[in-house]
Amino acid sequence: MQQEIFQRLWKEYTKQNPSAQAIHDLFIQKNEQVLNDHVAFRTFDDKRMNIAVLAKKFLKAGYEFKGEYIFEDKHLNAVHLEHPSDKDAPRVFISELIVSEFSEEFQKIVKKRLNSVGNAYYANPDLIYKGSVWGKPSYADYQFLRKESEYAAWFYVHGFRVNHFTVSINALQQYDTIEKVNQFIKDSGFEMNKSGGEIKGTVEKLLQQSSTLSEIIKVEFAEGMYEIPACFYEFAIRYPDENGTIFSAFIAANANKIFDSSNFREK
Ligand code: OOG
Ligand code: NI
Repeated sequence: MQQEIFQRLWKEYTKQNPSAQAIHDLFIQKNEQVLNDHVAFRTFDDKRMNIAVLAKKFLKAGYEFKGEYIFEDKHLNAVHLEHPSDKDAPRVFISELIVSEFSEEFQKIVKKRLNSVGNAYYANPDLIYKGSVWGKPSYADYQFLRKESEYAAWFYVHGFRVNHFTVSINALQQYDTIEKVNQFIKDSGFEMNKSGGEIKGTVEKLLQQSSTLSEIIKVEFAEGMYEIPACFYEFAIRYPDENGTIFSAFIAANANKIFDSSNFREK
């Protein structure tokens, strides 16, 4: 059941972001096994679509809530879920924006968009695959939201979808360090997110991560076509603690910089 969920999410993700498929295929060409460490979703804390709503699909598939994280400066809450028995099932990271902590104008734009469709859209059990359910976005509103939250602007346009899959470096043979993976990705012509340094985290903290910069895609706005960042691809390596248990959670300081992979930029 979980396999079907991730196959469908992968299809939506790579359809919109062919660079993720290209990177995946580069590893396959090197005879590597690509396992997913985790995927991540974004949403707003509105009760029609908050973390609890997006988590339902995974709880139903046997997942359990494991970790909770707070990002004060980005005004986000987050959780991660794990599957207790299927060791190949990716972790699921879900964050939500605390909308009430933003300006009145910001909240007005968000509410207008969320209220533009009926509650039935949000009650759909397949919401996690739906992307934007709101029709054409406004480029003016997108740019306005960005000034207060890059995360909000991203979600306003892209909606319900996985914003990244994550290659588990632990499952690779040849590319067995994050440095080797990063070099391979850069040599293949992809740009890395350098926010907070190319490598987030340390061996001592038991988790190191890096990511590409989001692919720039053409989106149809009410005002016309504009190029904006969509989704990125992440690479993660986990280390055992002194008891030999592999670290399985997330680290807020790392995550804080991973979010920046999809920040607006010109091509
Ligand atoms: C999630 C960022 C956090 C990680 O691995 O720490 C994250 C996001 O960009 O939505 O994925
Ligand atoms: Ni991640």
